[in-house]
Amino acid sequence: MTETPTPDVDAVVVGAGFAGLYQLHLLRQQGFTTRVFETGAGVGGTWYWNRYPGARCDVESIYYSYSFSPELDQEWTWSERYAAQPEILRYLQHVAERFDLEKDITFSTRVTAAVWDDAARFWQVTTDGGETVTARFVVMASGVLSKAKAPEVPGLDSFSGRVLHTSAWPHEGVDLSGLRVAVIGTGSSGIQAIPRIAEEAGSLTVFQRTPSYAMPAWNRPMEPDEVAQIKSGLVEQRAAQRYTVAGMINTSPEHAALDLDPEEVEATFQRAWDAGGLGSMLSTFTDVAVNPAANELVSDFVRRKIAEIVDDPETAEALTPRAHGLGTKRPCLDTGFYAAFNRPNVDLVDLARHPLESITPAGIRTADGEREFDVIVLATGFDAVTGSLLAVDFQGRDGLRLSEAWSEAPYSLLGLAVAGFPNLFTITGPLSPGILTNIVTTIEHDVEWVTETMLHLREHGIETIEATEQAQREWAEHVTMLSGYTLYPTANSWYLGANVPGKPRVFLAYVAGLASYRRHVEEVVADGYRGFTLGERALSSATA
Ligand code: NA7
Repeated sequence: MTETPTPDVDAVVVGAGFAGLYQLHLLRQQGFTTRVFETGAGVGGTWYWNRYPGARCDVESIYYSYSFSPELDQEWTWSERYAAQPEILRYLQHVAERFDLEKDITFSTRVTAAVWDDAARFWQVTTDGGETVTARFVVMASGVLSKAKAPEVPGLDSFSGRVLHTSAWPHEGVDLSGLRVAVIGTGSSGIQAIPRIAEEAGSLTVFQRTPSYAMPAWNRPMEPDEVAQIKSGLVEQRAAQRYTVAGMINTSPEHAALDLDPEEVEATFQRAWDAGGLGSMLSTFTDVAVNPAANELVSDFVRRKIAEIVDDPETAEALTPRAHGLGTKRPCLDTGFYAAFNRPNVDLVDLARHPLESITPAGIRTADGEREFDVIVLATGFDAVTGSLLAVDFQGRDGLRLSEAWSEAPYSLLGLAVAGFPNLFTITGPLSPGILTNIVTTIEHDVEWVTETMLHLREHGIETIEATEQAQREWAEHVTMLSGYTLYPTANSWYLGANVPGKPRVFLAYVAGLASYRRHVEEVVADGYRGFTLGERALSSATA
């Protein structure tokens, strides 16, 4: 191998949220020179930006936190079952301080482009601050839900009041008291924000395109005894968590709903409802996520709960999902969402009956007329998984752009690497299990894999690694085939890219779970990085 020039750093990491912070920590620990660029003015990623009222994680905090450091686990105590955004941000700030990470992070700086130099075998990374840094590796730790999506409706700029997006909530907070507020969107963010906004606003009008299923959170403070007990078992829990289906410990269902009598099924659903949690209802029986008839049973249970909570039958019906089954779109967690519609100051506009036509200077026009507002809150979600990756103008080998490589589908080997883009790693990228799991645990896997891979290359004097086109095509076929055994493809969800007009409709996640994904990746490595080309140009499919 010919001698190549030395890059400025071994790695550039994009993003300083859960993924970027841990990536920096591990790379530095292994002696890799690393620069992190972060758009925000501080650490936190998702938890830096999403400061809307009611924002909190909907995976229990005892799982939704790093598992890599027993000392960190012992010294940090979560105050609630599901921590709110300020507490999660404080945790990430604590991690940054504890591991002295900030000195290698450049804040308020966006990476705009990265060009692969095939002769030098490194990336030339450009920022919006005008800086260019060369790096042997680029690690995208830019988040799966970080590129915000506005509603595709004309006139947004004409609105004379204030427009806010849940994912870019002003840091100083917003005083909504007495104001006429509209919320567009009833996914996880809208469902968390609506009850809190309802308490503060003069009036709240919710514009709903598709009703969601929301399970009760039953959020509560953590009791000291409970904390002590959890901490005493954390080392074992953390090890076990890494080899679970969803990155958290759930009891696996044993029976199929369709094999049991209806009373037993109903009692099991009720116990799950009383326990609460995102996956509670879907973990009741083996068939509820895969068999349409079983899914109808669990979906119907939640529909009946909505009818019990919401007083007005017409509003309850509008809030009831009928066109898709529970779990086919991302379920939500309810802390007062359904009950908010019993308040006299809260109204629902069902966009399925009265479609959104335009935003006007005074408010929002739907097919049944115009309503006037002081503030419009967009809870309209994200260009998920691929959005933040495509936001960087990547040019790989021979000038190949990522947008061209993904024009038909977001190809990726294991969610970690893309053919044509040597030495680029994507944490929880497309076709990884990330978005269907407790993402922190999958992030940790990916970050550790990237670090071990870079160590392997360094130990063997290898400068490049690249996915082969054939291997990534086979992985994409495998992922699509697995999702076809589930009910996921039956709904128009962000899992499928269906929320963004023109986005390729491809199921973006590996559905067989984190444990089986980990074992697969371990086999790939043990087999000499099967599907990757190390140290030389990958053969294109035409010549493979
Ligand atoms: P989601 O879950 O994508 O929800 C966005 C919501 O906004 C959803 O109800 C959408 O309706 C609605 N939406 C989007 N575009 C429009 C337009 N043009 N008109 C009307 N309504 C619209 O995003 P969230 O931020 O709530 O949650 C994202 C993830 O964060 C969540 O899944 C968790 O993983 C955490 P639709 O369903 O598309 O008809």
